[in-house]
Formats: sequence, C-alpha cells, structure tokens
Amino acid sequence: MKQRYYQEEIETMPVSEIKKLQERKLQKQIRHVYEHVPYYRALMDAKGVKPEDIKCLEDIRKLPFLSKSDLRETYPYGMLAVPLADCVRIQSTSGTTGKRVIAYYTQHDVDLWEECCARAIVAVGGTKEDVVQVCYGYGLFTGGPGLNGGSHKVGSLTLPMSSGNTDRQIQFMMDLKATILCCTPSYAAYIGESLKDRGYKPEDNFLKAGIFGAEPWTEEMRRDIQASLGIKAYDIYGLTETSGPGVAFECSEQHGMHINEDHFYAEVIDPETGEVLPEGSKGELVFTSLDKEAFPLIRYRTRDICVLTREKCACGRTHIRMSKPMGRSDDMLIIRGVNVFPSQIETVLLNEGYAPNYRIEVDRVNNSDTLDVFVELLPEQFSDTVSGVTAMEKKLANAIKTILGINPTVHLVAPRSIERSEGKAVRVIDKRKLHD
Ligand code: DLL
Repeated sequence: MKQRYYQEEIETMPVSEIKKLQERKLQKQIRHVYEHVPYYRALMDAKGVKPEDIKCLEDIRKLPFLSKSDLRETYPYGMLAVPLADCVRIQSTSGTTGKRVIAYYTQHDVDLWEECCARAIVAVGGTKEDVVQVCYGYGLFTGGPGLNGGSHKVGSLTLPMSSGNTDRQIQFMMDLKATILCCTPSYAAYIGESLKDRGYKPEDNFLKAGIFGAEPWTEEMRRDIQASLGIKAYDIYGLTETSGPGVAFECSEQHGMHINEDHFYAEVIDPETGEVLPEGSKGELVFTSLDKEAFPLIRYRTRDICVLTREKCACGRTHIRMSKPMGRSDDMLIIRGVNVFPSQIETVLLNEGYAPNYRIEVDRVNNSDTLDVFVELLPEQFSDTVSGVTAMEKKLANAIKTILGINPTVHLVAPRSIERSEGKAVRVIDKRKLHD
C-alpha cells in the first residue's frame, strides 16, 4: 500500500497525547533556554517567571515574546543555546528589512527540520520512486537545503537545481522526468509560462505535484499553476527563525497546513495587545520551538496573519492546521486610510482572467495616496485597440475598487514587460517610504 505518512505515529497521534508531549517538551525547553541564553533569562527574570512556573501548556502565556528586534539586538551569537562547537550549520534570512538573522543548527536540529520536510513530501504523495526537483535557492536561504534534506530522507531522487536558469530547469525536468516540483509559487507560474512558450502542453511533463511556499499566494494562483503545469499544487510554510520550510505543510485535502506540533507550539495573538486569541480567530502567529537545541526561540512573533483550526482533517493527520497566511502584518499597506493586502489585488486580477504578473505602486502626491496597479496583458489581448485597452483598464479598476473600496489606476502593459521572479517575488513598491 502507498505510504501516506512519513511518521504515522506522530502525525496521527490523538490530540490529547500531542498536548502531553508538548507539555513535557515545553518544560524541558524553557529550562534549557533559561540556563543557556542569558538574554532570554533576563527577559524572564524581568517578568518574574522561572522555569518551574511552567507546568502546563497554558503557562506559556506567562513568558515574554520574542521578535525580530530581539534577534537583531543579540546578533550574531546572543540567542545561541549550545556551544558553537556543537553547531553544524547556519542559515540566514535575506536581510531585506534590516540586519540578517542567523539561525544555528546542531545535527539534531538539522535532522528534525529535514524530517518535517520529509513529512511534507510524503503528504503530497512522494515516495522513493519520485524525482524531486528542488528549485528553491540553495545557500543561506532555507528553501533549497530544507526540501533537499527532506527529499533525501524520503529516499527520492533529488535534483538540487537551486533557483534560476529556467532553460536548464526545463531540460532536467523533461529529461529526468521530475515528478515533484519545489519552488516559490511565483517561480512555478513562470516555469508554467516557459513550458507553454516552448510548445509543451500541461500533460507533456511528468510532474504530479508541487510544493510551493516562502511567499503568500492565493487560491486563484493555485488554480492557475495547477492548470498550467497539470499538477496538484500544495502549500508549505516556514521561516528561518524556526528552522525553515516544513513548520507546516498541506496534505491531500489542500485545505490548510498541518503544523508539526511535536516540534512547534503555535499560538495566535492579537498583534496590538499580545492577547492570545481562541482557535478560529484571525491574528498573528507565534511559535515556540519545542525541541530545537541550538536556536530555540520561545514565543517568536512571526508577523504572519492567519487562523488556526483543530477541525478534523480527512487525511487522518491530527496536527492543528493554519490557514494560508493572509499577509504579514508588516506587509499590509494603508492607502488613504484603508487596509490593503496585496493578495486581495492578486485575487481580483486572476478572477478577471489576467496572469499573476503584476506590480503595485503606492505613492503620495499632494498629500494624497495613489495606488497604481501594473498588469500584463495576455498575448492574445495585446492586439486590441487603444480604446479597447482603456475599457479593460476601467473594468479592472472597478473590480479592484469593489473589493478594496478605493480607486486604483490600472495600467495594462505589454506581455513579458514585468520582471519575473525566480525566488520570492517583489510585487509592491511603496514610494512613500522612499520619500520619508
Ligand atoms: O521563506 C522558508 C520557506 C522556504 C518556506 C521554502 C517555504 C518554502 P524566510 O525567508 O525566513 O523563510 O521567510 C519567512 O516567508 O514569515 C512568511 O511571511 C513567508 N512565508 C513562508 N512560507 C509562506 C507561505 C522561508 N506558504 C516568511 N505562504 C514567513 C505565505 C509564507 N507566506
């Protein structure tokens, strides 16, 4: 029979058992951090909480949060909880929003991270018979190394392509009959487009599934990628601070990502007040690493906005599910006082029949915010008359206004004129920040 789980006993463990396991691990982890990370010990002391005060899972609420600013302050070694000599690896964030974060791993930490990625691969139907093409970036970024390690654990043939060089990606994909594709959703869309350009139909490739994450993507984008590649597209979530991809992953149901609860304790909080919200509420995701040794973050604020659910999943996994992140609280644009997530605009574009190639520009002119949305015409629309294009721009602007409540200026631009992304796509340019 086909393998459905990588670690069945853990992945389908009754919820009461998971909670007991988490409780034991949490107590041990807090002792470990208190004893070995002076920075966090000082935060706990300031709150008057000692490791022995953490008796059950709810007691986690007594503990202070950590955020990116703590990691910047303690850069590079201040959060390390084991001697450097016990570490075998670092990974790092891209550092686009400030100083890089460096995450450290012992061999145990690498193993548990790769196991999480292996669970994700098996959940989409991966076995040792599969050929897994990894075109997330390799190097400091966690995407390539994480999925590469997971694929090895499953025993699949792993193609360590890294990102870019789309010609070579397609050549290997076709010649080696890749069956599972791992990359960002924006790169998957580009690969789909490139295959079509080369005359391939969706059924010509051997792919059956894709594991796409590292950036927000909508259900409409999923539909588009599934159609262009002829596959099922699954979401995977993670962040460097908690190890990398594989903190949570989608199963056959494609309906929320199971969080690997034996390793990560998840909370959703009100980002303004820090109050823990009940299951089903939308808020900021906070993670505690339950058994990482080298870089064990406690109550780390991700800035990602999502909803958790314990509703039973038909796949048989019992681990709690998170919705697709609806954007980061720091990605949200406030335009003329209205909260706008780029994903809302993406949804409209795809529903109106455009491809996910767009750029959003926000500026402030005469003290008033402007919103310009640049969207590519499809090749078959390009020959339309100027008046036809103007009418299409108006129609799209109206559709966006209906969702956001504010009027954008839509610019339909020539096919292929918006830069494609091989990694995380940069879709928003907020020029207001440049003027400040
Ligand atoms: O992006 C890790 C990763 C690699 C995840 C490959 C999945 C696949 P960072 O570069 O540290 O790590 O960025 C983490 O990316 O806080 C989210 O805002 C965003 N993110 C990651 N996965 C998803 C996803 C990797 N599936 C930040 N959907 C996170 C939406 C995601 N956003």
